[in-house]
Amino acid sequence: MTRTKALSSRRTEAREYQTAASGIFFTVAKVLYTGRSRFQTIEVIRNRDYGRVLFLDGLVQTTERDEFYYHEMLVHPALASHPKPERVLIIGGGDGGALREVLKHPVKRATLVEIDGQVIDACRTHFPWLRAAFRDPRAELIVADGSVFIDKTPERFDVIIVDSSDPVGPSTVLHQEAFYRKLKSKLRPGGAIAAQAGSLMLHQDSHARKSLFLRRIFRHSPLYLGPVPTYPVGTWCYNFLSDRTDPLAVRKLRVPKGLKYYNPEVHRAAFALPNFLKSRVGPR
Ligand code: AG3
Repeated sequence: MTRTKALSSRRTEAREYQTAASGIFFTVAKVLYTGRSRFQTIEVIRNRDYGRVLFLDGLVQTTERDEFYYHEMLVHPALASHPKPERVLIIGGGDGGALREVLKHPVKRATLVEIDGQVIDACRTHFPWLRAAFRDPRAELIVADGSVFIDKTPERFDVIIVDSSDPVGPSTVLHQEAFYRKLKSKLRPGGAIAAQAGSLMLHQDSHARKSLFLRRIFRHSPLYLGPVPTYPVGTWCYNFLSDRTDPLAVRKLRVPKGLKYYNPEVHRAAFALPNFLKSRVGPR
């Protein structure tokens, strides 16, 4: 891609994210929490259809009713593809949903690094699943900037999950090439990364930009899809990144019991992309 094209695609990507021109509405049965941290505004409300809903800077992050779609699809494709995931790192994910899913695997330790302690506190109070995940003795919680943590940690991980918010505000660095290069250096041999990547339809410039650099860093970097009813357009994208593992060539997926959405058929189907996206991100 030429420099001008790259710049213009960064500009349209910023527009994709910064000026939401559509959305889903929630009536508020009750306001449960409103706060302003150093990083963002935090709101938790109750809605009749979706139960508790968490917003950061006005964007839906998770709802009680549909969080399982997102958290299962963010976590299980990478964890189930790994032969022995012992050490897992989660960047972001202060609500604890990704942590809860990781702990369904026989991991030795799961470390969650969230930048905003106030998000954790609000979710601990209003989203009961966080409490359960953090009671698990294998869980370790660190309040820190994920990209700074990655610079400093001497540890290596079998799987890294990036449960970021959109590339505006505190999460911007978590969507950049330099960050993924550093993440790769913190993987154990055979490791894999899964990262939330944005809306299927609204964030196509972002998918195009990231797939260009991700394919330079990782041997396998497919996007995969899953529904999330309360996220923009209802279908969400995730990056699967690994030098060793092609997620479609794994002979035995290690799937925990009792999941609501993910299974081996869903795993295979999730990597099938529509033509309009394939043409933006190139061949697998
Ligand atoms: N992570 C945020 C996904 C992005 C939501 N974006 C949006 N609604 N525009 C979710 C945190 C849940 N653990």
